[in-house]
Amino acid sequence: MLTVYNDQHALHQGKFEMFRGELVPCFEVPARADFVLRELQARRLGEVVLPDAFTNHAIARVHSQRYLDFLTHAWDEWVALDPANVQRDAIPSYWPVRTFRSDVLPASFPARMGLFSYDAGSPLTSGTWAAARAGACCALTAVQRVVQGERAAFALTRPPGHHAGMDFFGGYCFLNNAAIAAQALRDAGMERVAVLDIDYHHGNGTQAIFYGRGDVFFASVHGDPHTEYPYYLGYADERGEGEGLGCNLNLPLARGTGFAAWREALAQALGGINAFGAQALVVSLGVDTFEGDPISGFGLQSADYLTVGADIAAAGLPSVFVFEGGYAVAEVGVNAVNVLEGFVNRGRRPIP
Ligand code: SP5
Ligand code: ZN
Repeated sequence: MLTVYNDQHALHQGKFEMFRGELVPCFEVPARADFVLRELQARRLGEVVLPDAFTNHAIARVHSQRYLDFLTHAWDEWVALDPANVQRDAIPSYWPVRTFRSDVLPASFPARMGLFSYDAGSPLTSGTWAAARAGACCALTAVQRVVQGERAAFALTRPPGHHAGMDFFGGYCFLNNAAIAAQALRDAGMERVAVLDIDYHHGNGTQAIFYGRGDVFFASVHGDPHTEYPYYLGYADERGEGEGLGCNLNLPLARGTGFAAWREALAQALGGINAFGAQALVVSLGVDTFEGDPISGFGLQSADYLTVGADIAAAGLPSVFVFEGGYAVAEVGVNAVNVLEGFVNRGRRPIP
């Protein structure tokens, strides 16, 4: 499978994330992408190409201009607060919850940072904007290749994207690569596009971006938000609104769920996508469903990911894979590439 990759992802390198009153080392580290790249090369799964250059136009189809302006200048504003901040990641401390205003853009940088985020676990660093932008370019290049006739392409990017909304970051995500890809497929003439999100965590950003739309279907299999991050979205009764009613399918599963039950939920998600009549598919490919993941709670084993890839291939749709979560760093390459190999090899050898 064609992979689009750019080493600028490593410009985003957070030091610590806030977790229950402590700053703990970041789980979302550059080595994650390195392991995936190495595994792709070892298995000779296909060409690895650099992204093409894009303006912000396609990114601004999904994200608000004032959010993109914030991200563009955030690091410089953080350092302008205190020159010693060059050594520190920027982490928000204030958020406008219900009853506060979000229409006024405060002059204070920390206040604006809270306006454009929803957690303290997603440090913004000197290279965050450059890395996120390069990642979006990888997703857009993957879309272009698929539009030109490639069966599938993989955007190997980080930071991940599916928690980022139209105008907020969180969950280690800054630009929603899957949403940018889905919108680019629409803009290239695909009438109906589906996003399948198989990351352990609900893709709240992607859901929110397309919630009122009838042209993009969102299906997600994830940890039950009653107990799992991101907590405040991802319940089964969220089915879309207005023209989008019926175009959102959440399949939350209890912490501890193993592959058999997870695969049934995947089949339901793919059934929804099939009934919707999608012409192209974007896969938010998180492998934090792995039994050894340090922050998640499902029980998938490495070999299961071959079956996952084959099941997705059976949908028969032109597909853009976008890398999301997966924090068992040493296994993340094997697991992600197993999905891609299972997809490519479907039909070539039997999968139980
Ligand atoms: C893209 C993605 O997978 N984002 C996930 C963001 C999860 N953020 C909350 C993580 C909480 C970390 N808990 C650490 C517990 C270790 N014992
Ligand atoms: Zn995740």
